[in-house]
Amino acid sequence: MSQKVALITGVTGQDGAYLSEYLLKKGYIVHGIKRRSSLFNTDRIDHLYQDPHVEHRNFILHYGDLTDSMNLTRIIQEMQPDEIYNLAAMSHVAVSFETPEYVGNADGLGTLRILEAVRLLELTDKTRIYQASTSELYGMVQEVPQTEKTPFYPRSPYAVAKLYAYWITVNYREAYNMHASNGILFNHESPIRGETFVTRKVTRALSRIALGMQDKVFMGNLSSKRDWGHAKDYIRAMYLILQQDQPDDYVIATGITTTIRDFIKKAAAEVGMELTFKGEGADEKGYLTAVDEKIFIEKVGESYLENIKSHISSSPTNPFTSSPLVAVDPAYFRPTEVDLLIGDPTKSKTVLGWEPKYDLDGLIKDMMQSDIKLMQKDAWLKEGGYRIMNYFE
Ligand code: NDP
Ligand code: GDR
Repeated sequence: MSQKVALITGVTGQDGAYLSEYLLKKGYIVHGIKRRSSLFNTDRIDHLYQDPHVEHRNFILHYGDLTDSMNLTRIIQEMQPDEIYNLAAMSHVAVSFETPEYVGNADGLGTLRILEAVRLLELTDKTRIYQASTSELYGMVQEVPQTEKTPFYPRSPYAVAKLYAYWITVNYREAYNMHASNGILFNHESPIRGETFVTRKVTRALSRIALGMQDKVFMGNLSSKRDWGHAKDYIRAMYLILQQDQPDDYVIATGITTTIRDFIKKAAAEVGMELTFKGEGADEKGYLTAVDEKIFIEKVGESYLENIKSHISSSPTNPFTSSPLVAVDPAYFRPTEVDLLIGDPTKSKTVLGWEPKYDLDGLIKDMMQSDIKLMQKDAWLKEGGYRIMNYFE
């Protein structure tokens, strides 16, 4: 049998990297679309890179952009993919309030461009399409847990653009009999998650605090709840969705929800810190929703002290400091927030046979271990006198 050909948009992102690795292991030829940037943006896929001068490559990158129809149409025409995974997007919810028009163009119309290219090129019988839909579509809580039938109420320019992408995918499926499916994925994270999403921001900051490289971190709304899974589990679901005889839409989630605050506590426990929440207006659990919420280190366990002793010789930040470890800065609040996400993965479990391998504790352990290692490297480099070269000196 000839090798299957997949085209991945957003190949340089978290999911694109894991999916590329997964499909390559399955024997696919993988084409990825990456954007031109002034600095290298291929960190996550450098280990998969193959020299263009080598014959029979199975991982090939193309320059492109979801806002460029001609580029997308040409690449699809040349590659004739069996499967397209449309993962490219400006995926940061808070940033989408700053760049709403661009997000509508890339995240919303970008999906139309791919569907229309497949239709115009008469590939509808050959090419299957996966659209990266999102739990952000549910937005304002209508019901919990959220299923494939729960009504949508998007709460950001990002979610509104993704709503268009969701429905245009459904519409092309119905109008032109295309094998086009939506994966409605709830938040999924990993050691290669973008540094400005809340989980990675926390695991990086706590790792640096544990190593004495940073005093505190400023956060936004700590009371929202998210249903977090591991990206490695979620990309398997994308693949399974395109292996079904019939196209359809699926919720991919764990069914368990956690506050940002509790995520921080759990991540801190990985480096031996016990945290308490203090401040005016604390509720009976010591939780606050007020802007002046502060989180202090309550107790320091063995592992925290060991980390500090064994990995950095310079004097670390005093762990018994009376200044807060985490403080809330309203600058990180969003104009409209999604308070509660909890997905019901029954359909994906029964129809796709999908099962996640990681739970939240496993995810946090994976992320903390990875960030501690990364930050140790940083600390060692700093101690060794290395600093980023200042070109303008
Ligand atoms: P990332 O932000 O890590 O990756 C996004 C990718 O899209 C990057 O490769 C980025 O390129 C690329 N990209 C952005 N804009 C464009 C554009 N205009 N043209 C071409 N490429 C572009 O996202 P994730 O990997 O986390 O998510 C993958 C997809 O799944 C996204 O569509 C996201 O919205 C969606 N999603 C994510 C969830 C999650 O929890 N991770 C949950 C549900 C849905 P560059 O590297 O150059 O920036
Ligand atoms: P989200 O992820 O908006 O759910 O979108 P993010 O991690 O950005 O926020 C989750 C929640 O944490 C709160 N929060 C903070 N968020 C960030 N980024 N930084 C902070 O300092 C901070 N403090 C608190 C947020 O207000 C929010 O409630 C992600 C993206 O991957 C989308 O592309 C994807 O579609 C959805 O998940 C499912």
